[in-house]
Amino acid sequence: MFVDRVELYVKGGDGGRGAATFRREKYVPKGGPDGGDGGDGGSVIVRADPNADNLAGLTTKKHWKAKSGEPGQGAKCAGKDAEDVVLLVPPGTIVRDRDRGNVLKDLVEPGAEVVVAKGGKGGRGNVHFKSATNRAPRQFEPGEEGEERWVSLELKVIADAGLVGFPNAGKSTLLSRLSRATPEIAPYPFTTKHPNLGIVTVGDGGFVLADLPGLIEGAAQGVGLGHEFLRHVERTRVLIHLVEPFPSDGSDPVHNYHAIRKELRNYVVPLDGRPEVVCVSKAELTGAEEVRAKLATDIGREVLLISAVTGDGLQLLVGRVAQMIGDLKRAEAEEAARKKPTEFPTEAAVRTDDFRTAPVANITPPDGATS
Ligand SMILES: Nc1nc2c(ncn2[C@@H]2O[C@H](COP(=O)(O)OP(=O)(O)OP(=O)(O)O)[C@@H](O)[C@H]2O)c(=O)[nH]1
Ligand SMILES: [Mg+2]
Repeated sequence: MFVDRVELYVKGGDGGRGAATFRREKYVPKGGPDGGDGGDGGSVIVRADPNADNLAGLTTKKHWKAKSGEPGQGAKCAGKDAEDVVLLVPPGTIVRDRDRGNVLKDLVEPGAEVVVAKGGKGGRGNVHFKSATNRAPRQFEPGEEGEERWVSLELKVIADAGLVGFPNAGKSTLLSRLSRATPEIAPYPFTTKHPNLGIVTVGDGGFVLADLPGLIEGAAQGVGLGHEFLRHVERTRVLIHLVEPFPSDGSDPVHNYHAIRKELRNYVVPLDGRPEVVCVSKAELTGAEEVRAKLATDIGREVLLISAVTGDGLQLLVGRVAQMIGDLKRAEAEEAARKKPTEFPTEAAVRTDDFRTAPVANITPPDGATS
């Protein structure tokens, strides 16, 4: 089962009550206050974990509550803090406050986390309330209440490259051929209903490839599950646009290419500006090359011809995509470096260099030092 949206009720544990106790010792008839503080309540945390691949694990239980902190004890003993409850979700999960709608955090990086319901702080024990006028205070604080709310989690897949195209073009077959992913493949449209991710190895590195559900005309207006499908294209860097050479409905592949481009363009967040590699699939079928040539002429761009069955053209395709991703990542890194001033300007290094390279003749010796 693949689930990409869930709503959960979360509650942090209450803080433990502070204690109001007095020291009792032999020969000390009136021991002072010694009530310790209550422990802190546990928090509920949502964390991105690369091993989680969708939100299905969070559908069986809707309420997540952390435990309360333990109450304080006599002899200034603090109550134990309660443990946090950590919910693991795949990277790419957007965490929102359900009722206010605001984003609490977009968990992009593996390991990123957000506290969705903070546990209450433990109350102070009576030891803190002693004063000159009140040497035997009975006051203590109850613990703070833990936060509670409803949160909604939405997974928007993050991938380096995404496969787009009409249903039945061969997207899932291509993913299964290029990675170890095992998506469902069938000779009819709309086989894929949710994204599948795979890792394509290239040399020492690789990239994450997403097989996405097939798009149809009107997807950008929400036809079928258009929006549901298109939103998963939002966070892919490069598009691999797969064009079926012989659609079973007899439609024209060139027309179909433009139809998909139109849907990408008309989506809420225009997606047609993404770098795109265009491929005609099913290369081994007679006439596929003619379709490729016709499309290339029409769009005035390179169109590759590939076959997930024979493997033809796949090396070239993977090379192109890897190079595009590499270029984009480099550009992103440069951009990030430009925005962020270097923490330690290389000033110190420059000075050392200047000193070392300063011509010796310029150093004026102290008076009398030359003779
Ligand atoms: N001859 C040939 N058939 C292919 C090739 N790649 C895929 N197919 C066939 O095309 C059909 C559709 O393949 P899928 O991979 O399920 O297509 P898809 O684009 O993922 O389809 P949806 O998930 O419905 O959008 C299947 O019958 C595949 O066996 C290929 O390279 N050559
Ligand atoms: Mg598919």
